[in-house]
Amino acid sequence: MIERTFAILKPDAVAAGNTGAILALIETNGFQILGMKRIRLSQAQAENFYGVHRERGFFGSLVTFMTEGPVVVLALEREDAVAKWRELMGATNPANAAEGTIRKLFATSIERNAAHGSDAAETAAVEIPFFFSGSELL
Ligand code: FUP
Repeated sequence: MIERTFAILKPDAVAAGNTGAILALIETNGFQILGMKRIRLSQAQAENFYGVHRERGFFGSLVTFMTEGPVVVLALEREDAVAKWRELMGATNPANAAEGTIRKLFATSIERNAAHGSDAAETAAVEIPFFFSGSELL
């Protein structure tokens, strides 16, 4: 089934100059880029986006990291987009990520792990409008 997912190229990946390499992987793996912006998250945006993790020990550090520099936010579409993007990203902890995945190639720690992806279609339906209006998805 054709579905949408939401992705972030995180500050570590953007600062390291890996934006283009990751966008190439996105396109060669059959995703359509419906929306794309290079922005810097505010503290409030990062706290809201990761609100589900508010009580976790890593929350403060994660918010600091996600606001340290520019990110690229993306709305992606393809068949089975949520699962296929998570597969291409690899495991959350790059130490466990499979060869050829974005996190294996570009992440340096479980926090500085290069990319975000929605965990379900229902989550994508919340995360995409967080950053894109309907008219920005083409
Ligand atoms: P994922 O869905 O792969 O992005 O992973 P989670 O939803 O479990 O975690 C969200 C983000 O929290 C991860 F991308 C990185 C961060 N995190 C940490 O910094 N430390 C941890 O121990 C776990 C997650």
